[in-house]
Amino acid sequence: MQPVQKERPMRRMTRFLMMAAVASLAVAVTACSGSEATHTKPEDAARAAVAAALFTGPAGQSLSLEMTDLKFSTPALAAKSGELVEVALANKGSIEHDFSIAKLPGEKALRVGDRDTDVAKGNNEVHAHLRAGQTGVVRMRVSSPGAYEFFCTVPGHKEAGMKGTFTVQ
Ligand SMILES: [Cu+2]
Repeated sequence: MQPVQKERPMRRMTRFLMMAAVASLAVAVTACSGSEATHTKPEDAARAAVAAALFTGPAGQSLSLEMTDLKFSTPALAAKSGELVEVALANKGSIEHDFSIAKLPGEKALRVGDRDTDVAKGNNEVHAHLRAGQTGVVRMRVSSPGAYEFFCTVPGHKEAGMKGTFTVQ
C-alpha cells in the first residue's frame, strides 16, 4: 500500500469533522439569533474574559477594606500601577454599602461569593455592592498612576464620610 492511499481515510475523517463543526456552529448561531433573551452580548463576553484572566492565580498585592455603617476601615489604599491588586471587601455593617470608583483606567473585575459579577454600574467603573454581612473581592490592574477617589454610592453615605483615596504609583 502506498502512503497516499493510507492518508485517505484520515483525510475523509478530517473533512467529516470539519463539516460537523461547521454544522454545529450553524445550529448554535441559529439558536442564538432565535432567542434574544439568552443571547450573550459581546461586552458581556469581553467582561467575562477579563474577569477570568484577573481571577487566575494569586494577586501581586492584597488589600482589605471593611465597611461599617457610614465608615470605611481606612480612608487610604495604595497600589502600584500595572500590578494585579486585590481588594478584599467585607460589609460588617447592618445595611448595604458599596466600594465605588467613578473612573479607573485599566482592567477590573468583581467576585461576590463564588460568582463573577458586573464590576461597573451606573456612572462608576468600579461598583462593588455588598449587602449587610456580605463579602466580595475586586481585582484590578490599574494602567495609570493617580489618586482615585473611592466612595459609597448609597445616598448620604459619601457625605457622611464613606470615602477615601486609592493612590496608584
Ligand atoms: Cu454605604
